[in-house]
Amino acid sequence: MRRALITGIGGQDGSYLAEHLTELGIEVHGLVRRNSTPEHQESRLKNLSKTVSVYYADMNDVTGLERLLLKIQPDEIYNLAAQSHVRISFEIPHSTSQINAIGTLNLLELIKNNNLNTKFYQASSSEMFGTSVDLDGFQRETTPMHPVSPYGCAKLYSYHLTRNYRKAYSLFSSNGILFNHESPRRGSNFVTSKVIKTAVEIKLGRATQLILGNLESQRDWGHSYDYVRAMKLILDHNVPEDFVVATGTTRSVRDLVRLVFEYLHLNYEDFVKQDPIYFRPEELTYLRGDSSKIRESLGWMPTISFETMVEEMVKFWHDQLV
Ligand code: G4F
Repeated sequence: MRRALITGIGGQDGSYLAEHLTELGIEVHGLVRRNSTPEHQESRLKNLSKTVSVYYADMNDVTGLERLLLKIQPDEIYNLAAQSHVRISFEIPHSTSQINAIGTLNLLELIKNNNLNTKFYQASSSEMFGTSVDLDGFQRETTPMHPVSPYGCAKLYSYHLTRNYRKAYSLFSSNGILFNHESPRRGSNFVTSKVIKTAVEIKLGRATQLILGNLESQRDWGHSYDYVRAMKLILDHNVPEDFVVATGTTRSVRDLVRLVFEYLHLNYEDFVKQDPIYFRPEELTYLRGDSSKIRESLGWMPTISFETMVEEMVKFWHDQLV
C-alpha cells in the first residue's frame, strides 16, 4: 500500500486531498500545527477520523519532522503547510517566511540527507507572479515572477528550492502553481467565504453591512476539489515538472459580490462598504492562469464551474447559520 504524507492536512486543500488519496487506496498521514482551537485542526477531517493518521508537527522543528518522516517512510509528500493569508503576511512576515520558505527547506534537506525515496509536491502559488502578466493577458509556467507580498516572496523561495533540489540532487520534486481555489471549507477571512458568509447573514437579518478592501482586484477562482486532483496527477507524472493549475477565467471581487447578492435577491450596493484596513500595502490586482500544459500533458481539467461553487458555498453557509 502506498503511503502519503500531507503537511497542513487540516486545511481546505489538505482535507480534500486526504479524501482523494484515501479513495485511491493510499494510506494517508498528515501533520497539523498545535493550536488552542480544535476548529482549525481536525474539523475538516471528520469523515476521515478512522482512516487518516494525524500528528502534531511544526515546520521548523526539524528533529520532530525527521522522526515522523523516518517513522512514516512516505512514498509521496505533499507540502501544503503554510501561513496562507496574503494580507496577514504583511503583519507577520517573519513567521510567514519561517513556515512558507524555511519549512520547505527543512523538508527537502531531510529527504536528501536521509536518502528518502519519496516524491515531493510543493504547493506553489499564483501569488508568486505578482505584477507580471504575459502580453496575451495570462500567467503561465514561463511568465517571470515578481511577487508583491511577503507571502509571495516566501513561496517563490520554495518554488526555486524545489526546482534546485530536483536538478542538484535528482529529487522527484515538483511544483503545482495553483491559482485561487475555494470551497465551503475555505477559511472565512478569505474573500469568497467572507462575502458569502456575510451576505447570508444579511439575508437572515443578522448583519447589516459587508466591509471589504479592493473590489477591483481580479482573480482566477477554481474549486479546491478539482485542484487537489491536479496535485496527485503532478506526482504521478513520470518526470518531476512544474505546472500551472487554473481555470483561465478571471473575475473581479465586485463580480463575485454582485453574483452572490443577486443569488440572494439583494442589491450589493445597499450593503457593501470599503475600509482601507482590508487593502494590502502592495496589491496584486490581476490573475488569470493558462493551464494548457497540465491539460495537455496530464489530462487535467476543472469540473466545477464558478457559479456552481458559489451556489455550494451559499448553501453551506446558510445551513451553518440558520
Ligand atoms: O481571498 P483572498 O484573501 O486571496 P488571495 O490574496 O488572492 O490569496 C489566495 O490565493 C493565492 C493564490 O493566488 C494563495 F496562494 C493564497 O494562499 C490564498 O489562498 O483575496 C482575494 C482578493 C485580493 O485581491 C484582495 O485584495 O480579494 C481582495 N479583497 C477585497 N476585500 C479581500 C477583501 N480579501 C480578503 N481576504 N478580505 C477582504 O475583505
